[in-house]
Amino acid sequence: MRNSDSEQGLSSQALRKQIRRYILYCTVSLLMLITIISVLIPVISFLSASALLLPVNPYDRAKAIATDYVPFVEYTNYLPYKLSKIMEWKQFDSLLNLTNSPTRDSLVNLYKDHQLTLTTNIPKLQVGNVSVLVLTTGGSSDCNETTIFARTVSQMDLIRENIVKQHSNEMREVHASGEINKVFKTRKISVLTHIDGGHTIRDSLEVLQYYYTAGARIMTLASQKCPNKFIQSSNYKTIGGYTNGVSTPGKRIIIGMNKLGMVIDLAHCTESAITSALSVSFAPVIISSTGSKYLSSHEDNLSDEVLLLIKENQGLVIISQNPLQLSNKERLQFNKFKADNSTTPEEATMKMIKWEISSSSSRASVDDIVEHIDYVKTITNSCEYVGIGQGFENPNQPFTTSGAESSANHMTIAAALIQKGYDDTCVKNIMGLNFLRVLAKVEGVAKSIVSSA
Ligand SMILES: *[C@@H]1O[C@H](CO)[C@@H](O)[C@H](O)[C@H]1NC(C)=O
Ligand SMILES: *[C@@H]1O[C@H](CO)[C@@H](O)[C@H](O)[C@H]1NC(C)=O
Ligand SMILES: *[C@@H]1O[C@H](CO)[C@@H](O)[C@H](O)[C@H]1NC(C)=O
Ligand SMILES: CC(=O)N[C@H]1CO[C@H](CO)[C@@H](O)[C@@H]1O
Ligand SMILES: CC(=O)N[C@H]1CO[C@H](CO)[C@@H](O)[C@@H]1O
Repeated sequence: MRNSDSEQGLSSQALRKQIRRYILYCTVSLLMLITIISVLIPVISFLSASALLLPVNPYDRAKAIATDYVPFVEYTNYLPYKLSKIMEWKQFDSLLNLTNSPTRDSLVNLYKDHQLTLTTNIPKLQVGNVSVLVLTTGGSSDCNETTIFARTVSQMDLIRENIVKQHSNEMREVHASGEINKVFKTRKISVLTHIDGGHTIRDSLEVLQYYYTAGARIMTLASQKCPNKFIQSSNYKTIGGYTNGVSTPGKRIIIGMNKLGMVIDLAHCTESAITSALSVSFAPVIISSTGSKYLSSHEDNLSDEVLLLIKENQGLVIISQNPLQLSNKERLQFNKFKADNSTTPEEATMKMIKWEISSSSSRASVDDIVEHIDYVKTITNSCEYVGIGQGFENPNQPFTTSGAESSANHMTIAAALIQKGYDDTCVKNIMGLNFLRVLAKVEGVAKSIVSSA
């Protein structure tokens, strides 16, 4: 009995041992499984987000990036100005009965011909997969502070009431970087308001505050056409204005924009003005309407030194789509037309447009845009400080770059970058993320200034 008892004891001991071993085995297996899963999930999600699972064709890959990962940004678009012009003309009407006849060569009528085929509309934005549309107000050659203020306010109203509200299925007005991703997920276009020209604030921080309250989040200090009290314009010799970097009121405006959380755009400034402005601003800035001076010697272009300063500032350089800026050849051609005493400026413009149409192979193209992007990338050794998307519907700039004529062409540029061998991270940064980063950082700086005050 005892024997069999102890035998039984032994065998139950063996059984317990076996059970323990079994439990140990199960625990180890479970741990291994958990480890494998916890490693695999990030790897799989990384792979699915990376090039490996994206389509191989550059255009399809660009589309996949725009649809699934990154809101493409169009910066800046002058539609509000153009629409307000159309409305003004409506009032005086006989002129509104327009044809596309190329025999019209006064500049006014030229614009009218242009407006008949707007380069920006909802279908074109959708084809271009544009998810953030920065709309410009102000931006005319009206330099009277009183009337340009009224025009700016009325164009802001036009954005809200006519552009966004009437397309509420496709668009939303946004005021913060955080809203953009939410709108992106609903497949709508985020609309942000930009003010073109510091002269529109009538020298007043209250007006700046008013613009902010009314929804504007970006302002360009200088302007192409009007003299400016705040900052030295690159064309100050022709249009006048402040001549020595940034003025004292200009510094006040820069700090005021930092405090509000408004992005400062330093387009159309001299390099010394840009350098002073960077030393004043607490937040990153944007320089739009630009290109590399090394590649093309336009007055709004940037030297390598300034490109590096922008990198230090964590800011953003936005390559222009103005062919006169991208290509020396086009600019020299236009200068030739302008130099002819027998033609008016309007006729020179018309001749240039005809030249663009007839010389399609020699004009500036998407390749030039890519070349400028690549130059900034090389100098800054990074894809984080360069973007695209400047200036459609700008009545001061009737010329187009081949392959980048409208809002439908963002995808073409993204595909060209992919074709050039840019990885997805670079394409995402250039097409949208760099802009969103600057916007978020500007908001963060405003919060930190307010909380430390
Ligand atoms: C445009 O021209 C047509 C025909 O000449 C005329 O019937 C129409 O009233 C005109 N429209 C405007 C807005 O002037
Ligand atoms: C600007 O426009 C206002 C309103 O039309 C006018 O009263 C004022 O004299 C103008 N100012 C200048 C400097 O022309
Ligand atoms: C333009 O006008 C200037 C002065 O009137 C004259 O010297 C010059 O030859 C003219 N140039 C052309 C291309 O006609
Ligand atoms: C974000 C966005 O608009 N994506 C669109 C890009 O284009 C494709 C095809 O036209 C659409 O399916 C996406 O919704
Ligand atoms: C801002 C700037 O430096 N612009 C320069 C662009 O290039 C032309 C011609 O070389 C210069 O005259 C401008 O000063």
